Parts: sequence; structure tokens; C-alpha cells
Amino acid sequence: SDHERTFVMIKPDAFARGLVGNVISRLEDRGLKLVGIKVINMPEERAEEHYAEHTDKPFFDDLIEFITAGPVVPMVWEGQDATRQVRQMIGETDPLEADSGTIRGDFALDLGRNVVHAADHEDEGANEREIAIHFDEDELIDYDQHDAGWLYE
Ligand code: PCG
Repeated sequence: SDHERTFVMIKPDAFARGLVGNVISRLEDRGLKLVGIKVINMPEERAEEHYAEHTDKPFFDDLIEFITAGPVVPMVWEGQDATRQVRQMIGETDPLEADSGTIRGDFALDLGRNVVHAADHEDEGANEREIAIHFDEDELIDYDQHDAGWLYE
């Protein structure tokens, strides 16, 4: 929809490879507004809640082991059609299918090490659900984006 919040998370592979700043820069440069960010080692129970839809998949255990293997950077970004804008910038889930110029298309090779997670725009409640898993409401910052008048009609 119009002005909305979307959940994005930099994964342990990207953290270890020093790609945190690069991913954040791409989203900032696009004009998206950063309203929440933290660095955490994700507790296993929270990882299982975050990936609950994949509980029965054969790759679930590997996915939980990977996402808890090192620091992650959960973030909330705001903007016009933010969910779709971010999905488009991140590229297809499988890096082999991700276009060059996208985050995964530029930085990843393997489906199980795909640098970043973003809420699925085809899953209606995904943003709200994932933001609530990783952030308290008072951790999301309300402020004026100074260049909004040059980003939006
Ligand atoms: P993400 O974080 O967008 O959502 C679920 C993740 O599961 C996905 O990115 C992939 O990293 C991972 N994933 C999806 N399919 C497979 C698979 O077949 N094998 C493995 N190892 N991981 C997968």
C-alpha cells in the first residue's frame, strides 16, 4: 500500500562478510526511512517463531542453525510501497535467480546464504507479524524525514 513499514533483516553471512553498511546504504540511497535497527544474536525460540511457516520444510533445522549462528541486524524501513520496493532491491530468494543489481544478485551465491531477509509482500500480515517478533513499539522511532518533499510528490 501507500506509506508503510516493512521488516528487513541482515543475516549472519552478510554480517560476517562486512556487508552491513552496504545493505543499509542501498536502502538509504533509495530514499527509504530507517525507523528501527538493532544488532542481536537471535535466540533460537525467536528464530523458530520468525520462520514458523517453514517448520515442516526439510531445510528448517539448517535455517534455524544458520540464522542463530552469528549476529543479525533486524530493521524496520518506512516509505511509499516500502515492502515491494525492498523486495525488488533484494531480488529473488535464490541468488541464482536474482538479477545483478539486486542485493542477492550482487552479494550471494547460495540459497541458504542469501544475505538478507525481507517480509513477503504477498503475505498480507507478514510485516506486522515480523516487526512485532523483533521490536517493541517504543523501539520504532518517529521523526521527520528531512528530504521527504524531494522524494514524494
Ligand atoms: P528468507 O529468509 O527470505 O526466507 C526463508 C529462507 O529459507 C530463505 O530466505 C532461504 O534462505 C531459506 N531457504 C528457502 N528454501 C531453501 C532450501 O531449499 N534450502 C535451504 N537450505 N534454505 C532454503
